[in-house]
Amino acid sequence: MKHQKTRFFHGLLVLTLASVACNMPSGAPTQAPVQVQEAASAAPVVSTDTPLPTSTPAPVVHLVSPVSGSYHESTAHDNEESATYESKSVRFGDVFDANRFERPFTVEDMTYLPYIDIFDFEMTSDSDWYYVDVSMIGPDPVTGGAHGTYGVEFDLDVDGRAEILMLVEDPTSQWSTEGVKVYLDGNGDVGGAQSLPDIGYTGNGFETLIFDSGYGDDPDLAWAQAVIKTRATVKFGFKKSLLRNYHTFMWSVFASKDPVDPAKFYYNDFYTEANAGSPDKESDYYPIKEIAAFDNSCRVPTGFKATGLEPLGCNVSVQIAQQPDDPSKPGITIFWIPTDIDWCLIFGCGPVIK
Ligand SMILES: [Ca+2]
Ligand SMILES: [Ca+2]
Ligand SMILES: [Ca+2]
Ligand SMILES: [Ca+2]
Repeated sequence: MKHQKTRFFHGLLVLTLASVACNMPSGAPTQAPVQVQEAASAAPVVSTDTPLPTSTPAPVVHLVSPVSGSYHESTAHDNEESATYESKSVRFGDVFDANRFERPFTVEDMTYLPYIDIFDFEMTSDSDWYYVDVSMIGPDPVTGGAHGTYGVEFDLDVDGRAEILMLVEDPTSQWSTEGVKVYLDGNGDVGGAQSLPDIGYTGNGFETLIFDSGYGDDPDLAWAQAVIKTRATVKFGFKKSLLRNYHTFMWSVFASKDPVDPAKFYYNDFYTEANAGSPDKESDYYPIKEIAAFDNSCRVPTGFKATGLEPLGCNVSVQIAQQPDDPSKPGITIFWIPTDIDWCLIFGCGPVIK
């Protein structure tokens, strides 16, 4: 009796498979029935920032990897709190109206996070690659590494509005593309109409994912690693081709304990100053609240010499190494046209295929 039941079940299974096979489009590869049914019922994928769902992504095959830069492009310093963090107050480097933040502290109680406190950032290059080092005061005492999200913004046409956002989450000790993502502001609406807060901003920020952990047009496009010594340095190595034909541009860096949302990366468009809080005890908004555990930098030039008038640029001073940026000069306010260049035409905005 048990044998008959088994045969009956097998017969049912064969019939089911045969039925599914008859409904498959001609020429479609053989797949498990469940997958075919899911594909048939799924809505068309229209988002440009969501990788196509596949059960088994093709393996990433690398041809080249970064080494280190031999030509110095640019360097700058960020305000840092290693000597004063016990006061739980920041005097310089946090300018809400300029979307500049110096908040390497936990929310409300202002506990210091050395692995989120950027103090130095540098770009070097060789013939095919750019390298960016983002140096933090020290590693995360819990994990011993650079725990968080670290990244670089590129303003290719030097108008104060970045077009490319490259980031990595929890970089490992070896060069890797794992966790490295590159986003594009394809429709040029990052930052709204101005560098000041845009109340009610409805744009989509960096909406297009163009590289994801080795998936994209070039599997070797962007890499990252963390080098942990007394300091914690997150290194990016990326092909110059990432920036297409742009050889003169501005760039800045950031560190965040928590993942960032590329669609909402210009925080002063999404929070009021009161809700964001302030790390300055002399501010009415002290302590930090909804924007916490985050540090970003002013912008530095590559391929040209800054005059100091570049939008959101770092101060250009004779001895910049001894002079962290002056909070009284957050940069001129920049007004943008509603939409920028159609960057999708230059970079492409198709989904990343895995
Ligand atoms: Ca800092
Ligand atoms: Ca720009
Ligand atoms: Ca804005
Ligand atoms: Ca956008």
